[in-house]
Amino acid sequence: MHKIATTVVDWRAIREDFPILHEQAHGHPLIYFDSAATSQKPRAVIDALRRYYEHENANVHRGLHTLSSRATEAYEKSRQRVAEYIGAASADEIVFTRGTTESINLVAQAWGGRFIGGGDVILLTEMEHHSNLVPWQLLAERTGAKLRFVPVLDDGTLDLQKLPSLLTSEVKLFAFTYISNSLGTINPVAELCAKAHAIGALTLVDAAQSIGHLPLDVRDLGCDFLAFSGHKMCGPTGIGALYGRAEILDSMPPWHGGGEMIVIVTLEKSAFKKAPHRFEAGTPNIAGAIGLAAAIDYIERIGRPAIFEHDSTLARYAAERLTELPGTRVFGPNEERGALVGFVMDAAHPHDLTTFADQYGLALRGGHHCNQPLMRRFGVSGTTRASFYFYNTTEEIDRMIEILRDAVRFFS
Ligand code: 7TS
Repeated sequence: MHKIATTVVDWRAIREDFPILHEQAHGHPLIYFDSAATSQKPRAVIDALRRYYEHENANVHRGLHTLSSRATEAYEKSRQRVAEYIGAASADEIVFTRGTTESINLVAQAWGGRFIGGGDVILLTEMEHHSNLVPWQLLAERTGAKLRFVPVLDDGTLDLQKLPSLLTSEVKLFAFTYISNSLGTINPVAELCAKAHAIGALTLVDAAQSIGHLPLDVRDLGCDFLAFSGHKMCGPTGIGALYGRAEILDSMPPWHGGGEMIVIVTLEKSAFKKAPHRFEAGTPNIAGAIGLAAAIDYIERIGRPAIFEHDSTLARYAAERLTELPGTRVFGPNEERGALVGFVMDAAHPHDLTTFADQYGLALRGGHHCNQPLMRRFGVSGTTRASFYFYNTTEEIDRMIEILRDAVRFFS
């Protein structure tokens, strides 16, 4: 399904690009297995932020002075860089947002507010993060639209046999995640988009867990919207993007009003800029956008095919080794999985397990991972999750297994 890596990468040398990996926790070397929540940042990104504040900082699109031109140029260059990174036709298809959550809320409010009414259906899946669920619940409450859900099978994949009965002519949008943040499932995005388009529905892809992990091209996927966060792909927090196909963004009204997004304002009325500026009211996260472009440069130097191979190999290895531990249930598909593994152990509650692991420097995440309906579907209140990135190693996974073995002994 994904291209095989052709370059040989020195993964150990890459660890040295991440200053935080030298930290200790409770006197132990840090093992950071929480990159699905947020990734760590390489020096190249930290330096880009510093360079911006030391040499370019000014507000964008406003001043005619040198620094303002520098800042505007760097900000707009970053938009172009994001467009190239995801294969968009133009930088005008990229709206900077605070992240995935804000991108999805933008679509739900601006597009949904104009095009969704009573009787329409938004199709989602049972594995959506709350940020691709709650905005649609709010829209449904406002408009009388209905929500439908593609069920999840026991192996953590979508029940695609149910799709024909769910994807009917009332469906106006099919919004789904590329990779599940709790199961690691990689959904067949291009196939789902094609099926939605066949009945005239638009598609929104939540790329939060895929954007930094695999090659991704919006035109190959055939999606209409794509949402992601910079902080899960080596970028700073507080910056992300919404991709929207040009004619769709052009058809959408603004959602936030304020400076930067207008052409002319009278006391009574305003005329708005074109997309994407129409959707970026107020001073944007300029440094964040510049940091995000630096993250893209950094990731592309390594290569996304190599990163995908590395991360999914780690995840499969971890899933396999976890089955050695007594009373352990691993979630998600066996063959192909994204860079994470969720599990529960009879020995201890995910919160206790995570607290135990932290005593040994191991950063896991325990809880519902903003996937409460999915947890309910699997009959658990939460899971423990280990999530990986290209700076992690198999030795770290071996150490995790030792620590979890100790946890079984401790709690029993
Ligand atoms: N969608 C998915 C699939 C996610 O995994 C997340 C964050 C979001 C949306 C929201 O992204 P944000 O940057 O707007 O917050 N997921 C997680 C997680 O799994 N643990 O912490 C955050």
